Amino acid sequence: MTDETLRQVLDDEGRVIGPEPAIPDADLRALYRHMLKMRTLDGRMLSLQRQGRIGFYGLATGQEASITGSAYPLRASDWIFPALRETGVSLWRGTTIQELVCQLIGNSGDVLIGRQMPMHFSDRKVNSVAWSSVIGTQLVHAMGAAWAARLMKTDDVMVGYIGDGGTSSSDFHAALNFAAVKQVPVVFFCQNNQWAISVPLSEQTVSSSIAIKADGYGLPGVRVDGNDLLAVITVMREAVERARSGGGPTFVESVTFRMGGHSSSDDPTRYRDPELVKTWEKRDPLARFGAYLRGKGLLTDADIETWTAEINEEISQAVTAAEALPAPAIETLFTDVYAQMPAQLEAQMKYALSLGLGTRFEGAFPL
Ligand SMILES: Cc1ncc(C[n+]2csc(CCOP(=O)(O)OP(=O)(O)O)c2C)c(N)n1
Ligand SMILES: [Mg+2]
Repeated sequence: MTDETLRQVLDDEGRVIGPEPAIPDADLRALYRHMLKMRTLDGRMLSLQRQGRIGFYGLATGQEASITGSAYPLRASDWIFPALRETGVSLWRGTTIQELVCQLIGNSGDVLIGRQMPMHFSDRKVNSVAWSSVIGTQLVHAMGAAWAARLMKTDDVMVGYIGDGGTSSSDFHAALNFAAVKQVPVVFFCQNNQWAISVPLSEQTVSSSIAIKADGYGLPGVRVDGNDLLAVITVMREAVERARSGGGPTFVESVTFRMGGHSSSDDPTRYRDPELVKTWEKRDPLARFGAYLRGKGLLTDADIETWTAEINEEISQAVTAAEALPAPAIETLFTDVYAQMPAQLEAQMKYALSLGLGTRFEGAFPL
């Protein structure tokens, strides 16, 4: 049976209340800096969206520990299948801010050459599969890739992400059931941020937790405090190790809170009690982990000041460089689909080129 007790290492004030995972000091500092980078990036990108310089952005504010903690125990050869808010995992694994900004603009520097919705990023070099807007599907993709990994006899682990809302999808059932039947090396990581756009968790399920649902499929379910970085790392390490050593899948429910809107298109003040948001502000994952680090003598105000300045500078440079790049060439509408372009497509491409159209999309943004 799933133990529904919330796993914690730190309390809300950052005091140690559970066994601390072994993590080198340099990594502890790097983990904090990464969460600071995610938080800073969210603020800057939302501002860019409000200025009309990018069309759409999805925030992860409040979920930095959940996301960063899920990334830390992974190897470079493992694969991630992000749901809606896991850009921070790719950034931890080596995606650059400039690559992300180019994708948000959809310009010629975008590895997806403007073909994906903004924010629906993927990066082959860090084994990150593209976001899929269709919620729940990521678990099936991860489960399938994990089955492939087992057939190919690698010891790579797949992580499939999902939100609390996504657990109501039929793919949730398909993925958990099949993964347990086949005992594949996958970790299902559910970011329970309490909301699916404007639908609260209480209207999503009457189950006592999300983790408990794993019992029906016969795989271990774990509930972890998603705002407690060290707790997330601990449970994720266990789950990844189980998968890697042939012990099969695990379902992790990371209990956190979406501090901002669902996306840059949403205004949560229209459906959410501000008092609830205030309660969760007190559980801020950065403040909590920061207090722990200060207690260990590993973080100072000067560090935060320096890192914030460095991160802001990196973002500014990335935006300047990305905005200077042209849109993808018009022929990229046609290339990079077939190994050998069919004749009718070639004719269409020639026609499009003959029109001498500009390449920048000038219409209203359709989101
Ligand atoms: C199959 C499907 N149904 C509906 C939607 C519209 N939609 C996009 S995000 C979302 C809510 C997702 O909530 P959750 O899974 O909790 O993830 P979160 O946004 O909170 O990270 C919905 C309903 C969709 N993208 N796909
Ligand atoms: Mg949610």
